[in-house]
Order: sequence, then structure tokens, then C-alpha cells
Amino acid sequence: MQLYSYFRSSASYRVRIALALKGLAYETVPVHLVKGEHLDERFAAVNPQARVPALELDDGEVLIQSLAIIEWLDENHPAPPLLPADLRERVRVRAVTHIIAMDVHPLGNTGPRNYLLKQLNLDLETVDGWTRHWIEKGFAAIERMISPAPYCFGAQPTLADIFLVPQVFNARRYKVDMAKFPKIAAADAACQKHPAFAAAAPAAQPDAE
Ligand SMILES: N[C@@H](CCC(=O)N[C@@H](CS)C(=O)NCC(=O)O)C(=O)O
Repeated sequence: MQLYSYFRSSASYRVRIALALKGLAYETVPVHLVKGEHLDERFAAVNPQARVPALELDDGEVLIQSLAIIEWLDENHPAPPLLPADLRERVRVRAVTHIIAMDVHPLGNTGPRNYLLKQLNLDLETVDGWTRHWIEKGFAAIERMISPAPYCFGAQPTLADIFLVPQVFNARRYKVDMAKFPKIAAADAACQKHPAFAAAAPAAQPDAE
């Protein structure tokens, strides 16, 4: 498999964690977002949405959208499971996952941030403040929803951890004060010690700068 990825992209980071947790081998194809490589016509042939990640399977099919890719991986490679067996726990894990994937991440993404900067002519400090604001709103909710032991929902990492850790990486980039979110910081610290999360970290990627 080939993963079209950018080392700092949090959506790519999610898929890298899932692949590492499942022990699946893949080759990284770097797509440099800051240089605009995702907007190149050649990449449109890979992902019509012009975003990373995209996972190209050995038969040539390309999967896009990190949550869809990770669910596909989990369905095809069930061990270790990324969702708990208990149905009530599963809905809680999914809720945290969706807060990040659907409510927080899209507002701080490269495309919307560039629109605020270039089309609406807002200055960088204002746009960074916007990004921080939406991360903090989402984190305030998640802080009340998890009781790390040591991962978000117990002794095994789940989808919630896979989505939370890259968002914490983003939060730190934008100088969110993580002292306000001690439970999230604790779950993140536990994940950082896990080899799969370490292998997926931005600094460990072949395209890291
Ligand atoms: N919902 C998508 C988001 C993908 C996404 O927006 N990726 C970012 C990097 S984290 C990207 O490629 N941004 C380029 C852009 O917005 O132009 C997913 O989860 O895969």
C-alpha cells in the first residue's frame, strides 16, 4: 500500500497511527501541502478532493477521508480492534472522534485558514486565534467526556486516541494551553509512549523537515 501523506497533516497522522496499530506495512508518498503539491493536476488524479491522506491499495484503488480509511482498515484487519466491544462505549468513542473529525479539525485546516488569510485578508495572529478558539471549544467538551485509563476509553487505544493525538499536536503548534485540559494531556502522554503512535509521529516521517 502507498500512503499519500504530509508529515504535519493531522488527518494523515491519524491513518499512520491506525496502520501502525494494525502492524500493516506501507510506503509513504510525500505530498508537500505548503508547496501546494496537493493542488497539482497529477494529485487530482489520486484524490479528486486534493487533500491528504489518500491510501492506494495494491490493486490500485485509492481510499480517501481518514475516518473512512481507518474504518476500512479496522473492518479488514480486525486485530487489534479500534472500537470497544460494548455498544455504549462504542458510541462514546465515536462521539469524541466526530468532535475532532467534524467539528474541530475542518475549521483549522489549511484550506479554510488560507481563505481567512488571503480572501478575507485577516492577519496571521487573528487566524491563529480563530484556530485556537475552535480547538479549545472541542477540547473543553472532550475533557468532560473521557477518563483516561491510560487511554481515552480504557486500557487499549481506540479511534478516540487516534483522532485526539494528532489534534493535540496541532493544538501545541497553535499554542493552546494544554494545562487547561489535564485529562486530554494525560491520554496524549500515554499514547506518546505507545510504539505505534511513536512510529506515526510527524518527526518520525521520511518527509519531516
Ligand atoms: N476530512 C478529511 C480532511 C483531510 C484534510 O483536510 N487534510 C488536510 C491536511 S490535514 C489537507 O489536505 N488540506 C489541504 C487543503 O485544505 O487545501 C480527512 O479526514 O481525511
